[in-house]
Amino acid sequence: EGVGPQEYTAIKMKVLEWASGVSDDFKAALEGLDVYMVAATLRPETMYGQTNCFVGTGINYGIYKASETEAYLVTERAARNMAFQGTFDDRGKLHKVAEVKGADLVGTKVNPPFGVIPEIYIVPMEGVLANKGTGVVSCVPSDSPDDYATLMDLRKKAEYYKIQPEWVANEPIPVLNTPNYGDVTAAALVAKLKINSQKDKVQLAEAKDIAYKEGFNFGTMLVGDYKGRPVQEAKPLVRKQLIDAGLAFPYAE
Ligand code: A2H
Repeated sequence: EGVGPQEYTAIKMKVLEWASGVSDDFKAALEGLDVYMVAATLRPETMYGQTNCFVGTGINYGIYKASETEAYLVTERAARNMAFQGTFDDRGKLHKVAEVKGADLVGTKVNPPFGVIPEIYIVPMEGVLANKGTGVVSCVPSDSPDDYATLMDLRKKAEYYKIQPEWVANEPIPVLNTPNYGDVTAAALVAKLKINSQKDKVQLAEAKDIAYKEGFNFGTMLVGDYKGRPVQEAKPLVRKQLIDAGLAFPYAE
């Protein structure tokens, strides 16, 4: 990976309803706490277009107290980093209240900060890495080719992935325009590079690179308070809005 630390924006998605896979003991352990699934992103300006949230089905997650009233669902590795970065009230310490497997989270309903769609479902993604970010990945199919390709797979093989078809959005939500690829950059690139599935890793790496550079260098916002402004300007401003609203916090690793 790269040199030096990566600065992410950690996005807090409030859990609205747990999937049927979680146990009663699990829910009892969380009584009185607002639980947030926390996703690490490099593209905070795209959060308007969240349609789902990804977990790895084989990844183990913990729920860690952030304050008397809030708890965050992330990998233990991420929680440790957060503890040392001063994210939790009890600085430097971990207070784990429960554990859960990614597979049992599939179907959980959360509220994505700044999302045009207010309630979205947790679904599986094959490439989620346990040792990057929080192990929770926000799904923005308009601007992330990986996310777009994963949703194509989920729609085609709902049963195989153990999801309900209605949990997956049918269309991306346009967030920003790029002169070369239009209002849904990821979809245009997936078509152009003939990507069929989340397993097409070589083409996806290329698509991801192009989407990131085109969006950052030439993109114009289509939604939000910075509509009409260049992505380059909007990116830090949307990040600050999310953080000031208590819906996100800085996370580095
Ligand atoms: B990005 P880098 Cl719209 N496993 O957020 C796999 N992927 C992960 C992850 C994990 N454990 N944790 C974070 N990520 C994803 C939005 C987005 C992202 C858009 C476009 C591109 C993009 C919505 N998904 O990433 O390896 C997250 O997806 C491509 C640059 O640290 C995070 O930002 O460079 C990105 O990978 C971090 O990737």
